[in-house]
Amino acid sequence: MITNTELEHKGNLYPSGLISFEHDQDTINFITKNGVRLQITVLRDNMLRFRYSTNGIFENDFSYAVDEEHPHGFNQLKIEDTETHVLITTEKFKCKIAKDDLRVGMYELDGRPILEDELGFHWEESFEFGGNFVKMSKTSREQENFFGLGDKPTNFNLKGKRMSLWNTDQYAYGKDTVELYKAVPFYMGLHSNLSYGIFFDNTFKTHFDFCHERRNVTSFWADGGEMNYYFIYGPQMADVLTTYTDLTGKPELPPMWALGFHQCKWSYYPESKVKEITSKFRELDFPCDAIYLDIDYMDGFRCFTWNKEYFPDPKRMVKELENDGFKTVAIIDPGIKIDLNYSIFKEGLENDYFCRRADGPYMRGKVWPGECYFPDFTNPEVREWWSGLYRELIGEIGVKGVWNDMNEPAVMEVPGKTFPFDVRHDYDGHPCSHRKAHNVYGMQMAKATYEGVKRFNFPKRPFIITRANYSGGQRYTSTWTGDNIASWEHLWLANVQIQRLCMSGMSFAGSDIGGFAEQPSGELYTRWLQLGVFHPFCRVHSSGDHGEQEPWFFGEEVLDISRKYVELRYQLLPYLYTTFYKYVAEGVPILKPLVYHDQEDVQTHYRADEFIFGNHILVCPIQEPNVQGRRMYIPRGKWYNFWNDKPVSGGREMWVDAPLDTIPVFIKEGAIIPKYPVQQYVDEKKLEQISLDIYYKLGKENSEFYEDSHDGYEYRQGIFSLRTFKLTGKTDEIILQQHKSGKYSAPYTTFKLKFHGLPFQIKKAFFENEEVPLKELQFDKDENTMIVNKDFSEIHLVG
Ligand code: MIG
Repeated sequence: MITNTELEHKGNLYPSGLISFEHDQDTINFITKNGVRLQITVLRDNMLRFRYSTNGIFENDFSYAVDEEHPHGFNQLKIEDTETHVLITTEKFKCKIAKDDLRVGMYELDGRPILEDELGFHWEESFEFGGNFVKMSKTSREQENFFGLGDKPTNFNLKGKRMSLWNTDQYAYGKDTVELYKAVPFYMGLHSNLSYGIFFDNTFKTHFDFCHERRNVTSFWADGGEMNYYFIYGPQMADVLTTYTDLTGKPELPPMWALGFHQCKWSYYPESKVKEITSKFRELDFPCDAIYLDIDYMDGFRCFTWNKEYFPDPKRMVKELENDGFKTVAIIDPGIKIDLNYSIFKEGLENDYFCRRADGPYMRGKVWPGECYFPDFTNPEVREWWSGLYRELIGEIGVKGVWNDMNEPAVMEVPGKTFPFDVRHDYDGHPCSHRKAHNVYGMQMAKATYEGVKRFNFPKRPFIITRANYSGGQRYTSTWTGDNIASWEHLWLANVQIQRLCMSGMSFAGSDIGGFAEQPSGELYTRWLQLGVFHPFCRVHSSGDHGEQEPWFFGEEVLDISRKYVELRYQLLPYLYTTFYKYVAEGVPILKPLVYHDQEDVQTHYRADEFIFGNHILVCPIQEPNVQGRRMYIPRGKWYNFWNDKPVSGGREMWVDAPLDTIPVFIKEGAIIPKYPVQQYVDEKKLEQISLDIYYKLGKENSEFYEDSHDGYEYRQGIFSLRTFKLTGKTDEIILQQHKSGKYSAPYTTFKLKFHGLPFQIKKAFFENEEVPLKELQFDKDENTMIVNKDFSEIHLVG
């Protein structure tokens, strides 16, 4: 019924020759003899949008993914009309449309091909569903590699893979599971050091084939809707990804506590158990910012209710937890129990907020509460209602974050594990079936949740985490990779999946550290946590069926090593926060896979173990038991081993020692890394001094340090501080220059500078060209540290 092979199908139809074309200031419309229309819009110098209609009639132009605020408005269209082609030229590249068959090619300004249609647009009519299966195939070039596509649990480089996007609850998924929780129909291609992106903004089930069916062809197609895609040109991956993230939007800054360590379990209850866990963290001096309540906190799994036996006074409990430095995050699922004594169910029913089957009855399905109806989150009125439901949970009880689960949507004990195709959705005024709305259902639930939590937590920032999502959903929520397994393979997968999400515009992501299903050994737990502290979202979670997963469960050694790493995360919070700021402001991914970091180096194209955390910290997890180290690739340039300051030159593989208490970490030369003191939770202490770890480089390097009040919205009024450091190293001299913008004034007045890798002994110090005695700076020549005023503008240290 659904043809998964775009090539061989006899029913494929194609555009015919061009009759004419017309254009306004940014859009060109092509009309062909058989009625196909192609509309190309130039959104930017490096981004074109393509829409095809097979009969001249376009659908309403509506997208959940595209950020309304994305920069657009192009007005310098350059078109040439030749005998065989129409040519569009921007500052960055050329697009050629063939007049005889409408095939499209994209070229560098010097003529080198970037991406060319193979069959190009074609389609197959579907009498059964109405509409078309819309298809596109492109020629793939020699040595081309592919990256992106959200949370797929497969090799980082997608070459040779075929994947489809249909949000699915996949308990204990495995390597190469084809459909997972999220649909991010965006990928990047890279060949000849040229990178481009394709964003296929189609919410039906979509398919991507990266040279799997045919060695030199890439194709993508959808089970309905329009062929509607964006071509984004680099040539750097960074240009492609930041443009995609501009188009589909960036999140707000999370509250800083959301970047701390989080502890979760299915489930901590009753209240005494929750308190036992949180007290233990404090007792053991193990930093932690958030504790999660999974489904058992509710009354019979009814959303927005509490089990009063387990949690007699949630408001008091939440307050007490907060006084102890813990934020409470509570789960909310989409299914609403069919129960006429349950006010939320009644409200939903009275207002007709639940999804219906094609013939009228409500969509009924079993989830945790038993038989449920499901709000239609694609209806703005329903979202508004849903946001309002958070009044008590957030506004009165004081829960600080919400965890949306099961929103693929998941349904138990039915074929397909989700809604049937015929279920109706509003789709923001474009009524459709579940075939079209399925992949955005979770995203729209998360959006409604985000709006509610934001409203009732204001002026503090909201924290949302969702399992299902669609492109653009990063504007509202963080995410995790769902029900993984406590196995070494899943540790490998977690590394790949989080890097992939970062390459797909969804940087705020983490895995269930230690594994959700089954139980990790102490060693696996340790290795996973060592990786997890370098993930944007850092949470231990597990299913209670399989035993305990708190850091103290595995004995003293694991506890101590785990604490060391969580402490390191807390020390690195200002660095991570700065990195997050770059993501929010510019769409720069929080983790940078090596290929993103250095695409010119072909060694990186098939690498996935190593990644760069932020801009300057290279990390490589240990993914095997019983090892004392591993071989890893060090990217080009010079790096310092974080653990012993030994310099290494990259562009090669090398052995790195990593006994159980060590994960390979390297710092890029020239980096300046801001560090906080260890705290048990964010803002536990008033900061009296910040450390700057300075890694010598012969040459220049820039670093940034962003700060604000860690929560609230004042940063949007300019109450932030952004410091740019310029380091210049010479053989016997190091110069630090600082430029500061923003109006935030941190509570501390000094930085403690610590120098690493200096090839000379500091003998003299000059501040803004005036010599200052080293004693005044409390210079410690063994440690190579000194204390300086945080607002210095230039420091020269001379050997
Ligand atoms: O059917 O809420 O992925 O994190 O603990 C299982 C119980 C439902 C699945 C989530 C998991 C969560 C669990 N949920």
